[in-house]
Amino acid sequence: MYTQSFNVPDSPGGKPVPLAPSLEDPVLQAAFDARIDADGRIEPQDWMPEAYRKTLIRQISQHAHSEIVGMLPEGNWISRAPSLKRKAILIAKVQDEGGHGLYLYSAAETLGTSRDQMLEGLHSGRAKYSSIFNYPTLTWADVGVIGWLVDGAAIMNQIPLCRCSYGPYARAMVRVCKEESFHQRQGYEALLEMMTGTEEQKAMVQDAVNRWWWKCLAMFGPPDADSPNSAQGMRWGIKRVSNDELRQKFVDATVPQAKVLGVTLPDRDLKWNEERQHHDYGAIDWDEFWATVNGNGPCNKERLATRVKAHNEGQWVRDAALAHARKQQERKMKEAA
Ligand code: FAQ
Repeated sequence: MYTQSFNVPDSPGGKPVPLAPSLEDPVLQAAFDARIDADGRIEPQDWMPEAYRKTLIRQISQHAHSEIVGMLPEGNWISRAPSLKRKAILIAKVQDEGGHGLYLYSAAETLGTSRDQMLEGLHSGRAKYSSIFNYPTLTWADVGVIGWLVDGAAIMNQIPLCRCSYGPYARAMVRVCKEESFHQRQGYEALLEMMTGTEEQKAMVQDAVNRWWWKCLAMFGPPDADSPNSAQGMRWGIKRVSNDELRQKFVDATVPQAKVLGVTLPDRDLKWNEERQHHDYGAIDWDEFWATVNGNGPCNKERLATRVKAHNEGQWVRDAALAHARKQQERKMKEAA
């Protein structure tokens, strides 16, 4: 299992990309570069190049949106969980994902973007969120598989982000990873229980693994050679480990877990490669990935419509909270006068 102690070293080769030439203040730029080169942290009050700020806003807001949209596939099963215990666990997990979204929106706000701007990007379909949340959850086994594989992939990607060069993002990730670790274990434990059940339950688990496996591999993002943001993101210490390396580590970590569980990972090409000391695996369907990222996956439209509806229906809560805050402020001013 992955835990907070499961740490992934930075990709080898240090920082191979030269810093992009900057048109900004050379003195400030030099101080920023020196801090990045010394593996230091950048904080909200520090000067930073505009491109660094924009990259962080892009990544953190898409990460936040993923957590928020990611509540939907599992939330769908809260009313149908098979026992009170499973229902309580699932409610706690889905609430955690909502909390992760909120820490991340707050981290992005420190870069000068507002919550309203970010939500407008999500609701209009301009902003991205993880491809993985555009697939349906057909059976209860999907909830277990999301915990085991989707949260497992999320942790693998997020543990290196605890060392991200931007302080608020790195600190948010520490707590997020601790909670994701619980999510992953609860999913695996739910599946272990199903695998000691009836033949029908075992088949349900295998079917869910078959449907989610390839989508989880794609979740790490395009191959390094086709990843336009990787080189600069790694140069800035935002991204520490490349998409392909994390994907490989996920495959290597998951194979023995699948064995213990008693399921087959649906890939005929999956085998240990003695020379590489890693598992080889088959080809990912990148056309399907890009279709989903670009809004044409099986549930994209439904997910966005659900989010927009929830946001609109929550308007009265935001109005009431603002009116209450205004009244409190007015009372304080009167008392102080
Ligand atoms: N889905 O050049 P790269 C979770 C986009 S949280 C959609 O490699 P980068 C918790 C990418 O944005 C899951 N789009 O980009 C949970 C870029 O487009 P852009 C989310 C994707 O940024 C569990 C373009 O492709 N985690 O699961 C995806 O260097 C269970 C080119 O890609 C994070 O967001 C994708 N899978 O690397 C919740 C972690 N992959 O923006 C509920 C933080 C790539 O230029 C239940 N993010 N794209 O228009 C990251 O680490 C990075 O942003 C990557 C992408 C690795 C996702």
